[in-house]
Amino acid sequence: MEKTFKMQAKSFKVFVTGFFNSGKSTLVHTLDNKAIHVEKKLKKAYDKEKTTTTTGIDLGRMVWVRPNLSYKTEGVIMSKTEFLRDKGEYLGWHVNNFELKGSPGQMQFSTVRKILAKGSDGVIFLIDGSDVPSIGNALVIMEDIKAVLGHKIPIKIIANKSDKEDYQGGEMISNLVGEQVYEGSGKFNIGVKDAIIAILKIIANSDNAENKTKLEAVV
Ligand SMILES: Nc1nc2c(ncn2[C@@H]2O[C@H](COP(=O)(O)OP(=O)(O)OP(=O)(O)O)[C@@H](O)[C@H]2O)c(=O)[nH]1
Ligand SMILES: [Mg+2]
Repeated sequence: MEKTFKMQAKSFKVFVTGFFNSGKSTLVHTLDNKAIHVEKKLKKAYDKEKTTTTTGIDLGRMVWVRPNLSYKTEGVIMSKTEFLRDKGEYLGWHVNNFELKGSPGQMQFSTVRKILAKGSDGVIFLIDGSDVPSIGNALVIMEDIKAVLGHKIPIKIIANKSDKEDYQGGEMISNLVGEQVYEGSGKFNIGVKDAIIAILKIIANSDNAENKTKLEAVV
């Protein structure tokens, strides 16, 4: 029999949010260079480098592939485009589609953000680790998102832009937000996949919680 993939029925929805300039669109684009971005040009570049701001959505199409469905298995994530190119390497593996849905970060787009958040299975929350004063606004957004998705929604926080010289460090940010954060750089693809896989594992395991209990009871 021809060996193929085990396509999982469930497609996961991961919401990427945070305050203005935290690096949401950059992260989605780094992971899927064919991602859709609905944005507008800024009248004047922000911080010299930033020329656009998201007014609508960032949408990346991704897959999570795992050699088995053990809750300990990390697997790997990649864009759907990369997967279709290299799929021969993953014959026999389990494949979940998932979307990375980025939101606008400006406070004035709060309604758009809340509408986009609806139906998400988990959240990647970005904080600009080189801009500590932005944490106040970030925490307001965090509360808004929890109000939409419920306080039990899986959230992983990334202290982003760890490559920058003026990065303040994950420890300081962990202390400010009251939980351990991931450190990374969306621009240079450092650390961010770990946070996303952690979210996917929580979602998948909560999805399978009932089945897993049954299996464990049999064993
Ligand atoms: N050095 C560094 N710069 C980054 C990183 N991620 C994003 N940037 C820069 O930070 C700026 C903001 O990035 P965006 O991806 O537009 O941020 P955003 O969160 O989508 O912004 P809004 O949509 O306006 O809320 C850009 O100039 C990026 O090049 C990173 O990991 N390291
Ligand atoms: Mg953006």
